[in-house]
Amino acid sequence: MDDVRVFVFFIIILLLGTCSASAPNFILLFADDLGFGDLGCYGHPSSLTPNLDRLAAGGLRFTDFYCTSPVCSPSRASLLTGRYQTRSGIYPGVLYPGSIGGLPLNETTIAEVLKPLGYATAAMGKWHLGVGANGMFLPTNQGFDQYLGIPYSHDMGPCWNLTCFPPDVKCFGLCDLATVTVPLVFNEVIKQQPVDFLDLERAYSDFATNFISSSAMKKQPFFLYYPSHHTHYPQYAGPGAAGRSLRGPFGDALLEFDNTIGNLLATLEKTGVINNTLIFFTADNGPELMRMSRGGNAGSLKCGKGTTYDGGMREPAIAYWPGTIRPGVTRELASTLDILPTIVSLAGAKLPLVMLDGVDMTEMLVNKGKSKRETMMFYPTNPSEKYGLFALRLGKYKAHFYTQGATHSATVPDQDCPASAVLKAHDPPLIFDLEADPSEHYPLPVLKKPDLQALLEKIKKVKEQFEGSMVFGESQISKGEDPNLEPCCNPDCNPKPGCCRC
Ligand code: CSN
Ligand code: MG
Repeated sequence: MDDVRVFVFFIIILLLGTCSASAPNFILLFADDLGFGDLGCYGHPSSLTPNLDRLAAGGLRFTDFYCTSPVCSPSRASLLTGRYQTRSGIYPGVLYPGSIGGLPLNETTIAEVLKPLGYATAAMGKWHLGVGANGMFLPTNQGFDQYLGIPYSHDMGPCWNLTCFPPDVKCFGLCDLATVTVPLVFNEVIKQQPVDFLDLERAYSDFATNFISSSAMKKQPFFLYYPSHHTHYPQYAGPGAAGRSLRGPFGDALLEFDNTIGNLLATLEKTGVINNTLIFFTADNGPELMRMSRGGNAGSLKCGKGTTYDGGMREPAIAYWPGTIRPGVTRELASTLDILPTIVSLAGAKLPLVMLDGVDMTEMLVNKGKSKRETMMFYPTNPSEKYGLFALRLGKYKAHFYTQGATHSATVPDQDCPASAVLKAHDPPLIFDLEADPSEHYPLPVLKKPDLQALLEKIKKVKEQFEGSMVFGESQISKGEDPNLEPCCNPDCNPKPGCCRC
């Protein structure tokens, strides 16, 4: 009898041990302004992305993965909260260095759902969800224990300290000259201003290595969020990648990001946690197509950044977890909205008690299962209750109620992409079959084909139902800007912004 008790006791200890050891780690990689066609593993002929290609070859690569906005801040708000940006108020457009608003502190981020389970959490890279008075919107106030990075886009400040290849060639454009230089922030403190962009990737690799190693040593599960400022404009790379791709500054920037991913993988292997870590990669919005071949590439998709065509919002995505996710390709519909619910499910955390727009992808990831997502909604960069959805995807169909070009998509030959393609309403909506016509070139003859009437009715119903459930949060970006809020390492200096140097 005693033997049996001892045996049962040990079994229980063993089970407890494996449970706590198996709380998975999460690494979320987010590229900036990266198109559907930009990675080697998505068919780009001259991009060099060996590490991302390795993740794709050993993991699950998505063909039908969407972010929620064709610009940056709203897309990030959705990624971290599992909710459309209209709910959290991160619209219209993007946040600026002096923005008064930011991601509301009562929104629940992925980091905040993991904290109660004892996760170590860190963010490094481009935040772009607000700084605010006394850094109130920085990552350390949104569930992250640590943060190292630049708080917004690197064109939001003078970018004369960037160089391209060869090293004495200045990068294209001067960026925002009337703004403070871009700072490097550690937690809530400015560590360097202007940030040394050419050394930034090394700083990120060191930060990630320390974070992963110390968490692994403590056997503490961790969440690392790495939204890179690469491959946003102005594209450049540090000494490890400048001039080493076949694709000019964009290719160099992408290669430098890929190198950092390689360093992350090496650290995960060295610390022995790679088989207990889900790595998820995707991007915030489609390629910037306003500087000809200097920008990204949407591949077979129409237009890019700033538009609600697929080029603006359909993104490369890869889920990698050796031993748990089998290698392959999935054509299931999925979104950045689904990452929070998936992490919640895999970690055994609690869903935030708010209206969520994401669905759990676990079955898709670990069992090659079907997606629970049937629709994807497309809001423009300036969503409003007056216009509502610009487009929606239902199964393989996409319906456009409004179309509009954008400055950020200005230099592709397709005349629907630039800002000169003014806002146009479509009634009945333009409907495309994205399987037969992924480039959204040939609208279906809705009025001529009676069998399409049922589809049209269904689309209208889905739109009505969704819009009925949408409560617009107060716009955080309309709160405007205060130049005094621009981060300055020397707050009382004069005259600004030039004196903010440390
Ligand atoms: S974004 O890029 O932040 O990646 O969306 O750097 O929409 O006016 C977008 N914009 C500056 C930008 C301005 C950016 C805008
Ligand atoms: Mg972006």
